[in-house]
Amino acid sequence: MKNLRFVCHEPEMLCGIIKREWLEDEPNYNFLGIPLDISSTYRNGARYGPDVFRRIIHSENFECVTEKGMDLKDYYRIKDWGNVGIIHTNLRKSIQLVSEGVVDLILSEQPFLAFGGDHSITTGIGKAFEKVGLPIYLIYLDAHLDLYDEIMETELSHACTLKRFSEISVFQGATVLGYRDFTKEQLNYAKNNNIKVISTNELVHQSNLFHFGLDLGKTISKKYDCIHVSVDLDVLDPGSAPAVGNPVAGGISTRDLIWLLSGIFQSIQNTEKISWDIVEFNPLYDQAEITAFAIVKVLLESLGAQIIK
Ligand SMILES: [Mn+2]
Repeated sequence: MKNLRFVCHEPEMLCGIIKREWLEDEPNYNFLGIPLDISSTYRNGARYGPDVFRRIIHSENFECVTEKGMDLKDYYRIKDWGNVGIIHTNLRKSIQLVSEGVVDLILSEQPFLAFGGDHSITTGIGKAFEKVGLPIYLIYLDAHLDLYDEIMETELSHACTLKRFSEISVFQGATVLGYRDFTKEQLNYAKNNNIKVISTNELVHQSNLFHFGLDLGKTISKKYDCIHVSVDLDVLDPGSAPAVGNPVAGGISTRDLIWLLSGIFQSIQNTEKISWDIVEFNPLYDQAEITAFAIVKVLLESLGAQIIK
C-alpha cells in the first residue's frame, strides 16, 4: 500500500471548543445530549438529535468568530458529557434520569446547554432545579404554549412541558416568545400563572429584535437570579427549520432568532446562573441539513452573546 496516501484525521467539534476530554479543571461550560422523544405526538425522531448534531459540528465547515468579532476559542472550553441513558420504554423513568443528570450540571456552577430530544426534556430540567431548591425563571421560545394538562394519556408529554414546569415548587414565572398555535384555555392559564406571552406577530412587528431581547433580558434579570432559556426550534418558520416535531408555518427567521437570543443572553449574562436547552431537532426531516446549520449559527452567536466582558 505504499502508493496509497491516506488522509484520516479526526476533525474537531466546533473548532475544538467542544470536546469529550479536557484536563480536570479546564472546562468552563457543559454540554449534555438528551435523546428522549417517547412522547412526541406527531413526528418521532428527535432522539437522533444530539448525535446528528455532533456529526454536523464535527466538520471543518465553521469558523468560531461571531459576527461581533468575538473568537469563541479564546473564551470557551465546553465539556461534552455525552448523552443521558434514556430508557425508551419508560417516559417517567427517563425524565427522572434527565433530572438526576441535570442536578449535577446545576451544582457544577458553570452554564450548561442541554440538547434534546423533544420538549419533554425541559420538564426533567425543571425537576432538577426543584431538587436543588434553586428558584428559576424560564424564557420559553416556542410556536406552542405547551400548556396542555395531558395529551395522549400522558401528562409528561412535550406538549405539557410549560404546564409541568409551572407547577414545580421553585418556578418563579416565565415569558413565552413566538407562540402562534394555542387554545384559549392555555392563554387563560398563562394569564393566571405568571406566564407572560408574546406572540410571533408581536415579535415580527418589533423594529429591532436585538434591542427587544436586550430590554426583556434586563427586566427579567433585575428580578430573578437564575434563568433558564428553552429554545424549541419550532419557534422558527418551517422554511428556516423544517426538521422539527410539530411544524407551524409563519414563524420567525433564523436571523430573527439570532438577534433575539443575542439580546437576551447579552443582558442576562451577569445573573447568578444561566442555562439553556435546544429541543425538537428531528434530523429525519432535515432536508439539506437546513435546520442543523441554523442551530450551529444560533449556537455560535448565542455563545458570543454570553461572554462576560
Ligand atoms: Mn415546545
